[in-house]
Amino acid sequence: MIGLGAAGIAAAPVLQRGVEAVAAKDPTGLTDVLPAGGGFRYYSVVASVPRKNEETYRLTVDGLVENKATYTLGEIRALPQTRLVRDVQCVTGWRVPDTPFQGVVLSTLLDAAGVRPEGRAIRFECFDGAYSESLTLEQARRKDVLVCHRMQDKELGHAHGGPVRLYVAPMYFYKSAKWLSRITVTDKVIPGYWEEAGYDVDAWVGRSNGRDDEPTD
Ligand SMILES: Nc1nc2c(c(=O)[nH]1)N[C@H]1C(S)=C(S)[C@@H](COP(=O)(O)O)O[C@H]1N2
Ligand SMILES: [Mo]
Repeated sequence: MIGLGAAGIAAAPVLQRGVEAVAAKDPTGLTDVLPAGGGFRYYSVVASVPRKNEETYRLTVDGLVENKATYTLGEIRALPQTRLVRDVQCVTGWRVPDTPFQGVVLSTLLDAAGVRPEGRAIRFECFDGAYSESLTLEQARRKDVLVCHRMQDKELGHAHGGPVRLYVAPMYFYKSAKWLSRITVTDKVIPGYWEEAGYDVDAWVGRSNGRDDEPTD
């Protein structure tokens, strides 16, 4: 008997090659600019991403909320800050241990907006114009899900998704949308960019994308 689990494992390498192909293309050449030995790989699904700074960056919180909000970078910095030191784990296998991330706990922004009773999930959009992500409301309210403007105790650079990216510590790094521009409360999960391509929506490290499958016989 070959269970569904085995099928999941068999499918995983194909998906991984999909993400690696994006990295290999490296249309921006930024891979060479990133600090050597940092362990990170640069990922973007588009060839070029506009740069946003202190003056031009805005983050919108909207959808099924009582009060829509728009934040500047200064306003995000002025909110209560959380610093987490966790491992970064890409679904393709590379990992960067003990990486500091700093910013605002996502639930703080959700509470400020006031999620309406019919709100069930969050959709994240990016100013690259292409990438998207999702979380259930329950996942989004975890204390280890941050809207970050600092990484490795430095301001978040453009290549890593600055000025502001999401950091979903317990999940594979594809959940951590770079160049975050919009947080929308929705009534159901809308699968994100890689999830449309077959990656798991619930991307728990070590327990998703074929890693948690057991033969069923
Ligand atoms: N906007 C956007 N966010 C993204 C991605 C992307 O292509 N575009 N790639 C994801 C994936 S698969 C990974 S592993 C990390 C890579 O982050 P890094 O470029 O800072 O190493 O960003 C995630 N967030
Ligand atoms: Mo990734």
